[in-house]
Amino acid sequence: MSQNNTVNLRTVALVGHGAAGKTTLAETLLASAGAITSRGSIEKGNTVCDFDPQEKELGHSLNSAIASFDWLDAKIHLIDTPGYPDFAGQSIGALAAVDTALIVINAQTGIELSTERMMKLSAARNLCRMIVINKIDAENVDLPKLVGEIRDCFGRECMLLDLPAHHGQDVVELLGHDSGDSDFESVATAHRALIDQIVEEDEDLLARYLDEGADPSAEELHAPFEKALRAGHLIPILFVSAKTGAGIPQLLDALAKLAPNPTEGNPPPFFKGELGDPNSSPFDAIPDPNRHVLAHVFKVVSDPFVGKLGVFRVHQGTIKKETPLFVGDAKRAFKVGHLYRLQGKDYVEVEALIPGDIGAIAKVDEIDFDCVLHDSHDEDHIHLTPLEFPEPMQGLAV
Ligand SMILES: Nc1nc2c(ncn2[C@@H]2O[C@H](COP(=O)(O)OP(=O)(O)OP(=O)(O)O)[C@@H](O)[C@H]2O)c(=O)[nH]1
Ligand SMILES: [Mg+2]
Repeated sequence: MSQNNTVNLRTVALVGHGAAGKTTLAETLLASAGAITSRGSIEKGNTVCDFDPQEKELGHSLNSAIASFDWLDAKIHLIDTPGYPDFAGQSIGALAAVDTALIVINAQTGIELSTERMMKLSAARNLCRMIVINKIDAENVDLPKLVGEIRDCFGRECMLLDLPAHHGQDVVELLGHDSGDSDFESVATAHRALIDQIVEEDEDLLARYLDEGADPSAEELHAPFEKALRAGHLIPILFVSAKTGAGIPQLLDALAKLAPNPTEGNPPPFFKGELGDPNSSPFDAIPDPNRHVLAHVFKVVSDPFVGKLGVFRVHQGTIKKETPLFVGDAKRAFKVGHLYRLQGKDYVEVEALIPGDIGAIAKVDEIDFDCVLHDSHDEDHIHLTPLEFPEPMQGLAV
């Protein structure tokens, strides 16, 4: 199947505390899916997402970075974000561009400041959330204790989607398996708890399940799974080691088969009118490539070679090279010219971008952070409800 349909797209932000392993995880996902031929590392300073010389020198991310890969019939757009609180603005901005927040937790250090903050902010943004516990290969990790802490902190909706097995060298997926080895908890019990939680979303399915006692098929579980994710009734927990690759095929499958496509995610909170105006009204962007264009700029970069670059998520319509676009309420349109997808530091020129795509346009001075791009005056005065950004801890005059 072609990956160039909106239903085949997934948009995922990797968020969480510093050193949780987000950039390494992005690298491992890209390599395992065949998007890059060899896997770089933080230590060698050659990852796709930490490409800035300062990031290489410091060994952690300073900016959000975008990269995509194909898995099964899905094209997955990843945004790797920095975890240290000083750079929270970059991670918060990325939440406006995705349907799924993948909250990465370091198995060695557990729940940290940015874990809690990103769990809260992604819930406030109404995103589907998944928790990934990384570094299961490391020494001195207590995974059952960490799962208990996650549930105490974020609720019983945090449910196991897989379990580590063979001393963390592997994981066993729980939707499709009700028996097998695991390092802790029973596969049968965790499987049953997961299925019970999902079927509760669909009365007919629940009645049949209780009547027949047999597990519903993967197809039957798909819609109630998405419903549970959207409502926050289910926050799946997955285990991985970005270093050894344990749990990576299962995570790739979960992203392709279970993470919402743009028609399944919660709609982004657009409104028509001005911020604070009581007469403004909600606006539903429909992820249909044949409608008027609506795209939201969630990041602006000053590139020494290409100049000012607006990075956006398409929410409605199709942007082509020749599309005239308006920025916000501007009277005059600009011609797109070159249209890009980003792969770390590389700009990949493309002909068109559809709802669910993340792309970039260069050299348009009027493009600012948080602006809306559109191709018809019908969509003048449309804005995305902003998330609260943290107050600067220190003032600095430039
Ligand atoms: N043992 C082990 N180490 C890992 C794993 N994943 C990442 N690391 C190491 O953890 C450190 C931090 O990894 P990063 O990928 O930079 O973490 P990050 O979440 O991107 O950090 P920020 O960009 O600061 O938010 C590096 O030294 C990685 O090599 C893992 O699965 N196992
Ligand atoms: Mg990083």
